[in-house]
Amino acid sequence: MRAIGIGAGGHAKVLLEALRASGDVEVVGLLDADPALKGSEVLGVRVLGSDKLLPQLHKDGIRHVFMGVGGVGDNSRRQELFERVRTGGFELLSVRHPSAVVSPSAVLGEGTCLCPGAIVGAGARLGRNVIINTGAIVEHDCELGDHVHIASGAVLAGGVVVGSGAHVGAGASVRQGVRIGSDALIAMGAAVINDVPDGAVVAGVPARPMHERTNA
Ligand code: JB2
Repeated sequence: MRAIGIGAGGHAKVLLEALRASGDVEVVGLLDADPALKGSEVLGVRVLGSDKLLPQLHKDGIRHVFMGVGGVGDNSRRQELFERVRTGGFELLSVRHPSAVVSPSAVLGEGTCLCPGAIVGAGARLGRNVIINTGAIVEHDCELGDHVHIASGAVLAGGVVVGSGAHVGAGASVRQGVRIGSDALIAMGAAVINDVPDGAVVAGVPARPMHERTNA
């Protein structure tokens, strides 16, 4: 299968390696919003230009895209891009590094990205365009909405619910059964023991509300 990658930064590099390790996808190029990157290469894959090339690539028979734009703390760009590529007639490719461990009873949505060493437990349900980053653990019966990012090394204990667009920062831990609202931001290293409202920002051990968004 031939595919194109959106973004040519750090996350795209991680996904390129995961795709190579898992086999059956030929990446024909990357698209990036930064014109200065046109013609450069990431791990030997050329940046062809911007997202304006998507309609032509569709005409050329490309139907699969992977979401190489990650981001820290704000998933709105990934959400916009997801909608753009779906409207353009592409399917968002799910990427799973071979070292990720996924329960056979877990349900994964379109475009799920499982980075090296990610673990998804029994009965977990993940929405579309979700990132489970390197070494993160999503325990049994968790429910994650669309566009959620669980950053590297974060741990969701059993039955945690994460609303769409929320970000759980690197190394954060979330107590079993806690509900995290849509677009909430959990700062790196936080220990979340209470429910978090939609759009809230929490940090610390135990996690408490912050007034300003932070670089999670
Ligand atoms: O709308 C877009 C767009 N917006 C930003 N379309 C396309 N095609 N590309 C876009 N970009 C590009 O994504 C930027 O121009 C930039 O080249 C790239 C993002 O690269 P960066 O390395 O800044 O971030 P990242 O998203 O690859 O990685 C972040 O998130 C990961 C999950 C980093 O902070 C990593 O450390 C983190 N692991």
